[in-house]
Amino acid sequence: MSGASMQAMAADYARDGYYSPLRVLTAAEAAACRRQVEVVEARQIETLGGAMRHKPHLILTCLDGLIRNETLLNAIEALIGPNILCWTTLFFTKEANDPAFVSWHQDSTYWGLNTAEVVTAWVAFSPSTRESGAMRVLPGTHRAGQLPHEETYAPHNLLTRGQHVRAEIAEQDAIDLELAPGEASLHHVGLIHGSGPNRASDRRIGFTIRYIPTSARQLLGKDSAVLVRGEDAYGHFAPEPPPACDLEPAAVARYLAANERHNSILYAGATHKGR
Ligand SMILES: O=C(O)CCC(=O)C(=O)O
Repeated sequence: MSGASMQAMAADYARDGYYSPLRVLTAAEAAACRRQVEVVEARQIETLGGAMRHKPHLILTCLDGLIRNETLLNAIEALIGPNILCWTTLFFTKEANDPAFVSWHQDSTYWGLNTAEVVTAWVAFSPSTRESGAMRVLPGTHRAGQLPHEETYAPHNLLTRGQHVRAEIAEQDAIDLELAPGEASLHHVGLIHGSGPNRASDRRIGFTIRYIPTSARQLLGKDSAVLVRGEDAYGHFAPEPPPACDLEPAAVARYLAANERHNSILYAGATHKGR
């Protein structure tokens, strides 16, 4: 992206709370990454936790590469500055013809971060369309500030507590962020978004990467992150090293410990544990 396009992208993001689409991988690279992930999924390694829960970039080299993707980081730098941490990653996978959905919510609700300078990159590993349950956003809602949420723990809801924002939802204003494999969307931590079920015959696989500036603080406990660009002059997050190879035993041990820490943050104060 040229300097001028980058400025236009940042202006769109500031106004709407999202930007889409951004091509970050070729279709072939996205397919290779998908294969690598699905090989590991097929092994159903119990200790990894359901669907390789949080931070799978700590154990799979293709995902470690993706969080450091040059095109992605150039865009993120234009939004939150040059010193960037990858706080966490998570797959949002809906199987073919799957009732799984994501209720309307703001990411900021349970993350414990002291800043709104948090950007999610949602990278498509398979076609994300209206039919397959693409992510939907309500433009401009990131400017409303933090809204209350109701915890539903509804079956098929992919969110940790099945949380739903308590606000009037203008469905007619929602935008479907349709993406081809290898394309990404970017969204603000306060933007109201969600998605419907997958009615297509392929899986809908979205890999989310949450980026924060190194100045961010975690208010709910000890936390860790990967420095992906620039310098960390703050040290608020313990550093997370990359895996030397896929499922490297030492990396798996670090991943499991990081998941435990991460869960204690995401479920702080929860009546029970959802997904
Ligand atoms: O994948 C989806 O449909 C929703 C993703 C999401 O809620 C998020 O990235 O925060």
